[in-house]
Amino acid sequence: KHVLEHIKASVVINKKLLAILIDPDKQNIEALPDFITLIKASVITHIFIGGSTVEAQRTETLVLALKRLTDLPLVLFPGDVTQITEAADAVLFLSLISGDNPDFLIGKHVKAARLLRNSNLEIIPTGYLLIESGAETAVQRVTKTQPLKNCKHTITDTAKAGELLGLQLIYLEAGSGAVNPVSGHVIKGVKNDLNIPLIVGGGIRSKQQLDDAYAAGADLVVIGTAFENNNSFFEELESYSISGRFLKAR
Ligand code: 1GP
Repeated sequence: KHVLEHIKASVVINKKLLAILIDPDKQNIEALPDFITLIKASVITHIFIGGSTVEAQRTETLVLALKRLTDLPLVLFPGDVTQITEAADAVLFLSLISGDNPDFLIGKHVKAARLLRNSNLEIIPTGYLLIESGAETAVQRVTKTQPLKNCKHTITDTAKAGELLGLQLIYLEAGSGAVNPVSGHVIKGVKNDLNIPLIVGGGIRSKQQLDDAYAAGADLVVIGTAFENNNSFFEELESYSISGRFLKAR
């Protein structure tokens, strides 16, 4: 159970982390070996698995297939209780602290407790903040919560409240496919005030935007859409390979 430890250690020595988000509903299993070859050759440090709406069983099938192909940490980023599987290494136990829907603050967690009570998964309590990003996103639709307005103070206070509650990670989410990623200004404000690692994701689709997120203080960036049906994004990231900027877990 070393996923959180490795994230914290990388922050201490100022290394960066990059997760690719794979949606079990979109990823076809036959295409996985070639896709993993690209992932392994890249600076990607983590594989996150999750989606807003995923058919039951698909998550486990994908995780088992991934496990046969790679040693990278497999981290569940579940949109629902049905996306929890013992086959993964860890689960982000997400509480949507930016919103006021009790289901996503604690309700789903009560249901998940039954599965997690005797689990071997590493459970990582994570404060999940949905930030306004230009248009309605799937997260907003599914969770029926409004995103936080782009106000540094509210967002920083919300993230801090999560830390004070004992959450271990803060995740600033613009939403998958967001028009605008979380702004550098907001990331910087949150990071300067936070003593736990900071994850940023949603709408990042160029190396420049990725660099900007890191420069503002993101410790781990999550990218999904830019890697889907688009191998050129892997090429765009090739120049990182010699930088020594990333810390793989193994
Ligand atoms: C979604 O933050 C992730 O939860 C990734 O978003 O698909 O826009 O990269 P993208």
